Amino acid sequence: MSVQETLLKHLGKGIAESSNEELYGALLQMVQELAVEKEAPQEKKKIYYISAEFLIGKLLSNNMINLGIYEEVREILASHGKDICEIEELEPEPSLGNGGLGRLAACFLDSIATLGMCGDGIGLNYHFGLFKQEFENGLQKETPNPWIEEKSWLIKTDVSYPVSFRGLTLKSRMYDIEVTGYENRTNKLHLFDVDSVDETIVQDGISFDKEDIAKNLTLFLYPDDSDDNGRLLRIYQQYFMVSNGAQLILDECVERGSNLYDLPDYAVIQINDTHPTMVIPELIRLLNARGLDMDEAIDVVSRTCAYTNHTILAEALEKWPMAYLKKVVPQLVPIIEILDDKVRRKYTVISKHSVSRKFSEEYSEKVNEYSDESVAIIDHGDVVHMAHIDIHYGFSVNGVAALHTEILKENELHSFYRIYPEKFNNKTNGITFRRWLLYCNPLLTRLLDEQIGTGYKKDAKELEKLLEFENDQKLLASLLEIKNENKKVLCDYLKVSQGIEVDPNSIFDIQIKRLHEYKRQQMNALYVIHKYLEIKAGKKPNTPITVIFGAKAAPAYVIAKDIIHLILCLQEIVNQDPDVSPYMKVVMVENYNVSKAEKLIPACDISEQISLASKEASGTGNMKFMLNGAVTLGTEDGANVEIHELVGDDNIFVFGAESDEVIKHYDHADYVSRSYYEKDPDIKAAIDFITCEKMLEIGQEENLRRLQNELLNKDWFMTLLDFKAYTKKKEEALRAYEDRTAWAKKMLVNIARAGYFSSDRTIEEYNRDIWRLKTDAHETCQ
Ligand code: 26Q
Repeated sequence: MSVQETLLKHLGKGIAESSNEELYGALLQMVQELAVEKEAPQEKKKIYYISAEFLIGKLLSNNMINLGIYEEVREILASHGKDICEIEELEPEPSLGNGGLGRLAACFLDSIATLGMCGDGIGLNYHFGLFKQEFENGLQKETPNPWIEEKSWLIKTDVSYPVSFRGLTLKSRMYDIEVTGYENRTNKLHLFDVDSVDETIVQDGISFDKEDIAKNLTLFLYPDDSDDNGRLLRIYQQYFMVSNGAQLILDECVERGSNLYDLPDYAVIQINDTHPTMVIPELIRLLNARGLDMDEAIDVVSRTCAYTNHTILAEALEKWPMAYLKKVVPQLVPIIEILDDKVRRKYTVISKHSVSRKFSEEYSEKVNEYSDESVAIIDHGDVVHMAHIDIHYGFSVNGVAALHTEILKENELHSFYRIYPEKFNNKTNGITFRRWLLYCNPLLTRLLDEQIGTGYKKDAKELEKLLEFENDQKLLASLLEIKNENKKVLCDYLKVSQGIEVDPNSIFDIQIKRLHEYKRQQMNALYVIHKYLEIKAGKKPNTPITVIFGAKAAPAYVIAKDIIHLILCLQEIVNQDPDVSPYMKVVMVENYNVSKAEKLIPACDISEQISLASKEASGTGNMKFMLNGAVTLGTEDGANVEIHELVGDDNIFVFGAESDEVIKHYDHADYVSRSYYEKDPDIKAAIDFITCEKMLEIGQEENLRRLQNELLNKDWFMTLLDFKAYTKKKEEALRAYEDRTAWAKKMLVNIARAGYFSSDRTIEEYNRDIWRLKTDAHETCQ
């Protein structure tokens, strides 16, 4: 049946006569049907990617691209007077992730299927996902973000497992979302839920009864871990996810022929940060129940699980009080104690429970060399260090960018690296080019197709073919033209969605990511103030600049919310000031999410990647911008370091203290932000402005004073240390933009060198070094 016939079958009437809603429903069903046809046989060994977050974004168009029918459908619809873009707008975005880590998991599922690997995702079916952000009186307000409709991507299955908590057993329900690779097989994302969840208990924004587990378990995705009264619920969620996952994995492996002693030949489990760490003791418990003794179970699990670390912020490393675990999952406690005991016998001098040193001969040497309480699983305060479980009882530990992995080895996880150097490896993050180029930037995609052929869609390194055309004036002009078109589209969208008018001929400078002090949106905001004061004083830029922000703050993260308030106040002051607004505009995009990113990234000139060096594990937005021809203004942090190496000094604007210097400041505790304020008049003027009369007129004094005070007296992420270097580099970038041909060359080099950041490359490396699935010579199960 042709695509048109299939569509008509689901529609039950003519295309021209159908509403966009009806077309959306029919397309969804059609895509699901085609996806099922691409389900491939299960192979002997399978990768299970367990993650508390899968920030998949809208699926309709992406799935159609991967199924190879997007263009055809677009044309069929157009020939009947229907606009595919309007239909796309009807799809609610599943925001089942906070940011980078969740989006990475989604890109990985796409690449796993695209490379033809047998592998599924395992997670939770949050009914509301991440909150929706609204601005009210210059402040962030959170409301629920429902995404599950009558017609949705979720396929209800018969799979169900009992999951026991202390005093409560719940029966789960598994829902599947089909994940079709680009011109390849369909895998699955398994999302677990409970039938008893009750959406009506949510009241007054996003608050709800935290104690009624049967009703609230999968209502929301956790926006952070700073919300204390919710921490028990977080443990409930995590255990629910991993217990279901573990039961599913064991059942599937047995079905494929495993006798459980050979589990590592049938499954590899990638643990996405520590959120799924309890899968380790849970698998041990289940294997134990299925006949393996404790040592056998521990050995099997240790050869099956691999761990990815996504952060070096100490405060973000998960540590659960033993008391919490006893309250929620008492069945895991004795297992965790055994895991801790084994580690202590080997690697720490004094065991928690005894003062005697009773080590076996075999380990005495290691003990002297490595003895270190810091590698214990349960510390003296009776707190369980989740990452330590992963590192001792997994076979691989990876960071997500070269610099990040080095810092893990040399600093944060150094004691572990000394014990297990062979476990540590780097896997620099990547992004799926299907969504972040083919879908979001059709104009650039078409140009690339014409210029270098379509091979880059399967082998991203082929983008380097573009380098041959570095001096091709026509191509350079086309790149500029496409950027301009994309900027116009974004202008229209900003006008309609937020009523803000922006000049498409201005320089689009964009910082979109979660709001966090270490990402330093506050430094960008201080630049806006600095520039505002300059323009007021008569120093007008040649080309106007539009500074665009998009960011959600965790609801309990006070300073992050103050920074949003600052930006919203600046938006008002700058845009309303007739002396300034012709030269500079500020836009804070409301409810930044994947769909907004898809509109913003293709329109960007300058990509702001300004985290304090050593703090951003990788970043993936930086890669998306580069691929779409933006030039990075950034610190030597995360994957920026690798972008710098790939494009060379001339095609990136790098500034600021490097990680060694930053780490020294922390070690010596010698950074004093106020001294920068006192000795530099520009810094002083920008900081003072935060609480000037004009600001207090429109803003909230409490918020603004608190933020100013934080920057002056704490500034934990060293904004003032880098502010001067930042403004200087930004001015350099703005000047460079004036030479349009030279700028177009920078764009070209960035696009051409972005191939390395395809998540296909990342996944090939995971497979080569960690998963070891057979991809061509297929080994199927009996
Ligand atoms: C932890 C405990 C309780 C509740 C919530 C959490 C929690 C939730 C989300 C902790 C961390 C996260 C998200 C982390 C994250 O997105 N990290 C980012 O991962 C990206 C992919 O590797 C990197 O590119 C980014 O540098 C990193 O910040």
